[in-house]
Amino acid sequence: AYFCGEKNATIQREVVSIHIGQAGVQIGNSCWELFCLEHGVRPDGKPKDEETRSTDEIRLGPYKELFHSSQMVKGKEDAANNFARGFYTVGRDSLEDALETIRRLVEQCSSLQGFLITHSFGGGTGSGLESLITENLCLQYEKKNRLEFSIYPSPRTASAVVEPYNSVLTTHSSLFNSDCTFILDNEAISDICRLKLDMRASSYQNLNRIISQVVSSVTASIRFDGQLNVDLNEFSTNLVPYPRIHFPLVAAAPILPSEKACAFRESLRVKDITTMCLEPSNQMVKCDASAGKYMAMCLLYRGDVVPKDVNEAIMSLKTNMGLEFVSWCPTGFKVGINQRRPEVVPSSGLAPTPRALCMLSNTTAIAEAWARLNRKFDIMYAKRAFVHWYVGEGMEEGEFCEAREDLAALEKDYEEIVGGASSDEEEY
Ligand SMILES: Nc1nc2c(ncn2[C@@H]2O[C@H](COP(=O)(O)OP(=O)(O)OP(=O)(O)O)[C@@H](O)[C@H]2O)c(=O)[nH]1
Ligand SMILES: [Mg+2]
Repeated sequence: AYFCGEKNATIQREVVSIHIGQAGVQIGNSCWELFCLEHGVRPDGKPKDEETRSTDEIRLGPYKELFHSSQMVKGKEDAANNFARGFYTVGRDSLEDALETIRRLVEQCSSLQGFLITHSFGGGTGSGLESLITENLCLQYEKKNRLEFSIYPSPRTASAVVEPYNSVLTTHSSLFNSDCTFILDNEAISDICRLKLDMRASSYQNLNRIISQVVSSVTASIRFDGQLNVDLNEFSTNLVPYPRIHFPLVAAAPILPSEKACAFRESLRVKDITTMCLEPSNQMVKCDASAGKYMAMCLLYRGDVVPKDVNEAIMSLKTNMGLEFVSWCPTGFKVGINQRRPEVVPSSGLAPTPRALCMLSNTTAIAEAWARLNRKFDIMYAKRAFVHWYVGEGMEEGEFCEAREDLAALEKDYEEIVGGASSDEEEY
């Protein structure tokens, strides 16, 4: 047993990945595809879905050997885009199975860091069953970190009109039950595919391969040794100043098409990729970061990167980019360096690069994402449109109001952070 607090002691550290619903499972597939490339070993994942299609794709696909059937939980039917079906009826039927499967995995861990949960906001399973499972994880494994990767609905790819309802309802639950939620906006990521990778139309697989790069960066520290590793628990500690303000903006660079001239991508310096991450076109959620204030920033570098270059890049950010931090957190940079060169899946359309950065910043600008969702929720809810589908599955109308009020409060929380910063300045 090790009792030292030192990082990189040869303690095995584990996370349990939970993939819920179609988006969750498909993204899981892309993640393990990348992890396989990065490690050349057989990892332990745990995909689950209500319906058979996406789990069958895994069961029969090229990575079928990777997933043990005992780690897949599937229901008899899906949640029909209905949070209430995922939370109260159909989803609840597979809860016991899911929790038991998770419990068995947790038992095999010697130093469990926490849970990574991948799901969509918009699907009935991704929203409803996800909320139900995280609620239970929170009760059973109170001290363990819960990190979420959540797909934010885009009208361009959305599959259901009621996605704003599901999104608001599941976010309401996540405000209590998640330590840190990384929002991945399908619209922003399809724009990355279109504008950066010259793809005229992007499939879910194209989106998922970009998302898997983010998941890989976030988990690299527990999968590889490194002097400057940022542990999973350190993310939350450094990025989340208040429990509810736990939605960092994700950006990644460089994202280049595979046919781009080699010379160019080799010449991208640490400073270049750092500046790129502040460009809206590299963000995974559409919002105007220059209009917000930063509370904290986590820079996860991979590949050929040395601390001296990182320090210079940060200096340049501070002096040239006019980053505005809140007054109570003036220099909130947390840096991770992982020396392993980033990998890309050969058929992904992404170019391999000698170095890459994943920037996680807690900025008030992300409140725009909530404002957009809330507006769409309100338009439908004003007419109580589609509400009967939820009530029919055992939900009370009051839950809609409660969730919506909570999100209004969240928007307010962000406003207060922006406003509060300047008025406090004189006092301190
Ligand atoms: N990025 C990405 N988004 C996806 C993928 N599959 C679905 N989505 C998005 O997820 C939302 C729909 O949720 P799904 O995950 O398909 O639904 P589900 O969780 O299976 O729930 P039900 O089918 O209602 O039981 C929409 O916003 C889709 O655009 C995927 O593979 N990748
Ligand atoms: Mg589904």
